[in-house]
Amino acid sequence: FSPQELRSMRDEFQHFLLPYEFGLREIETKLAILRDEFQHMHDYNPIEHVSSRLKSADSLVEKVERKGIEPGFEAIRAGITDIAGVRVTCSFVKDAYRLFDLLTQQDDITIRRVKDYIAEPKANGYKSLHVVVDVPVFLSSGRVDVPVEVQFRTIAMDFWASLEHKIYYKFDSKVPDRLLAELKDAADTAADLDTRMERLHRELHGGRVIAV
Ligand code: 0O2
Repeated sequence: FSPQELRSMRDEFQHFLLPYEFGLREIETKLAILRDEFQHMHDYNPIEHVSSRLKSADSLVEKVERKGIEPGFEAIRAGITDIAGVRVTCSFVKDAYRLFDLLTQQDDITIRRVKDYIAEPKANGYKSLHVVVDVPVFLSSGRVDVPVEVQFRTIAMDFWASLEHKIYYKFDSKVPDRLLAELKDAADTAADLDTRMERLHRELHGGRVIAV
């Protein structure tokens, strides 16, 4: 490729990613508004932290290959829904579901797909509530509905998932059985911690239910 062709490919890819970047910003703003209003109304912050990312080029290529998606931006746009991803970490399981409801019930949001790995954890112990939503973004050329994958989880689930992710990559996805069993056990411990912390939190607030 000539430098000019390479530059033009780079520009095309950046142009492809731009709406996803805007979709992330829309969702981040919605979450920040929910957090600030919640703090104001209830003197309580249900969100520990929010992180967002655009899928890396490597991870995108790997997924396109794994799913057998045809070459071309149109097919990628149609077939991959987690190019824009937001992760919402909450203190308690109840808050994860509460924020899921508050976000997905907004009338400019459309739910595409929900995977509730909190209710039904993966065999390895992974827990998180995933939803792919469409959020409208208004460009100079008009409205585009951008898919964003939002993952809701607790601090304990997040701690577990980030370690598991590192182990998975360290062993190039061939994790020894002993470690898999340890991870599953740690996931159970994390779930137990979530239950106990939530119980303590309820006691601290004298059974006060934060009404929405
Ligand atoms: P990254 O680095 O976040 O981009 P799939 O075909 O299964 O890949 P799908 O249907 O989107 O695609 O999968 P799913 O189950 O909704 O969620 C995929 C994402 O959830 C992953 O992103 C992880 O962020 C997280 N996840 C799912 N399962 C596990 C797990 O067992 N362990 C950990 N640590 N995270 C998990 P990507 O695409 O893998 O990576």
